[in-house]
Amino acid sequence: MNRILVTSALIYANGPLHIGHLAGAYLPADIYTKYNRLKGNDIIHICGTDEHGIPVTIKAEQLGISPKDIVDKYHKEIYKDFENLHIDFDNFSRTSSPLHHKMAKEFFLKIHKKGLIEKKEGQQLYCPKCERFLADRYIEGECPYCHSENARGDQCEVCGKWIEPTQLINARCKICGTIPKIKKTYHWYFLLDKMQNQLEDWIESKKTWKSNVKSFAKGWFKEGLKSRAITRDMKWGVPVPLDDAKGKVLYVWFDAPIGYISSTIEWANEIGKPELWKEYWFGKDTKLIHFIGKDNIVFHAIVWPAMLLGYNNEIIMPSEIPANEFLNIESRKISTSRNWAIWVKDFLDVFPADFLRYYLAANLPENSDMDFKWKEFQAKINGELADILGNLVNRTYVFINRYFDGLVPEPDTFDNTDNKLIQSINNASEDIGSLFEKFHIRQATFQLMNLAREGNKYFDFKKPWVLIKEDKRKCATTLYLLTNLINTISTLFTPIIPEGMKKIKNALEQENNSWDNASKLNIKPRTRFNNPGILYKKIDDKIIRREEERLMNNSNIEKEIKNNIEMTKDDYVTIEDIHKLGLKVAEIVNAERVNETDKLVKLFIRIGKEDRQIIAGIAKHYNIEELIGKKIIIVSNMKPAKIRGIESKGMLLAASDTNTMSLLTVDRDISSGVEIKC
Ligand code: B3M
Ligand code: ZN
Repeated sequence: MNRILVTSALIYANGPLHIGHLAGAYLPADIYTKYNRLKGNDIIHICGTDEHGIPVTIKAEQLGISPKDIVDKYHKEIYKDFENLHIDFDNFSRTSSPLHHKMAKEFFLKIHKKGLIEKKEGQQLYCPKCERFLADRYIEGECPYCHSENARGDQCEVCGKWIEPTQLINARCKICGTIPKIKKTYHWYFLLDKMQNQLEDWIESKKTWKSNVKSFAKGWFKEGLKSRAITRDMKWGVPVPLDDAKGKVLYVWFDAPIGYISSTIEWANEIGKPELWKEYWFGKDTKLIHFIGKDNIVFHAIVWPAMLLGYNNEIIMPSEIPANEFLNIESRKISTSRNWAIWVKDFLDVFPADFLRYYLAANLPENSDMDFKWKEFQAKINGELADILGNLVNRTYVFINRYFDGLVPEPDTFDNTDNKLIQSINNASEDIGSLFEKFHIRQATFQLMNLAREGNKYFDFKKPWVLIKEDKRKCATTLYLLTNLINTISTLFTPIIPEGMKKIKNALEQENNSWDNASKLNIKPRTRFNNPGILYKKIDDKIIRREEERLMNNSNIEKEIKNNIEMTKDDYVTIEDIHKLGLKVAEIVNAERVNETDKLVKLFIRIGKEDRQIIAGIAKHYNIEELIGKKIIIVSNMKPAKIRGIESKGMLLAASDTNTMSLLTVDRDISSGVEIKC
């Protein structure tokens, strides 16, 4: 029997659960676990909340309450949402627990002792206004790799790169917007560079890994792994267990994955077998599978394996890291800060869990980003769960109830069509099982629904409503096989839609069969087929409209769209307005500082044949020498003004943000005086 340890990413306890979380890690992990349970494999699903780090402290600051209050609140709420969705964990722990703190410290010390963690002096950003060191998400700026705006101090959400805060371009404090100062401080660094060869060989040996994970890791190796600070100047977190580390805690991404282990220990303690966790974490034949979203790849494929290698030689390494891409909503990226999200709790107030599980399973972002669309969701539920699967169960039940007293009839001999259906039943466990083994859950969902489709086709082809009059024994065979097909489906679909499949099992008074057994004709003649009720109720247009409105109304995006629309009404400028400005290319022929000011420069400019003088506030950003000869853009029709008593005729154009100012210039050699046309 295989021993499998499944983990799904420890979710930050800084907000409620939304559907993006589910599609990334938790639903596929749960489906995979439920499948393996039916297979009879020894499998545990371990998870918990990630309760440290700046995602938590920022949220606490926003709400004006303590980090502890935040994590207590969301740990409970998130767990309840999972429960209501039938996402089962063998243990759902918390990284703020004393057991985890102990484990994380031990981990750190072991790696430290091996010489893989080193104290170094480094630079850190400090916000003079907030009077503190800025770690991770307390800083924002431009990503040094992909140059997207608003990259965080520890990771860029767009390209997924792990960043050192000092690498950020135009960094600013996220809380107050101030430009941080660089201060010297010391931290402990994890010497990843020393482990590159070992890690590279290890990842190279992983032949079944998804290409997104492998190529991400390869990219990192190509750049060369660098040592990374794994401590922070904060109070909230796991204190660094060294005498000279007062006021420092472990970086959240160093302590969090250790939570997989501490959660397993907690599980073993709770079931009264405190040593059992070791069989999983040190058993050489354990398959360790980390379900994560793509933004967590670097930490699970590089940093965490490096930590495991540094810990000791006995501990197992990840076997698989099935990382999913992102789920968007109505073609927009999910954004919790703008409330562009579908919260699990809101969803479950209206729909059964199976609806979400089915739609997401059928649309998991396994290879590329996918989209949640309310109308597609409705079409999928009504057209497939209700019209195909629900209908198959209902019409079979109704027929047996009406013509066979509610008892599954005795079959006669099987003809070719019957044998074909039997073949499909016989093959289903293995076919679908092999898809689950490869984490191809979307494909498995599709094939399972195809089995129900096939059942309906068989029903239509056999026409039991005709057979009942003309050949009752053939009719009996048909209903016998249909019931068996339904039973097979109800086992194999359980990992994806457990609620509805339980209704079928109850109606047939069946215990859940094992996975491999589900491909047999298990339903014996004279089995009672009770009324399963309506398996899946269709969704009204009205309800979908309400959900679409709720999404829009709750988000700030609607306001943004509205603002844009209002802008279109009166505020657009016309081409005439542009011409009125007289935008022209001008050459700076000379420049001098304006006395007794630290900002102003007097520029002598030439616009074609005309010479002019303008005053500009650019002295802090440009040296006089570098100005001369530049071709800039000016508003030539600007009303002349006197600045500090000096005449200024025209205005130059420049762009600036908190750090930098840039004059607008021309990027080809073009004569001065030329008018700017659109
Ligand atoms: N909490 C990031 C996330 O929720 C992080 C995962 C930790 S897994 C060890 O996306
Ligand atoms: Zn980036």
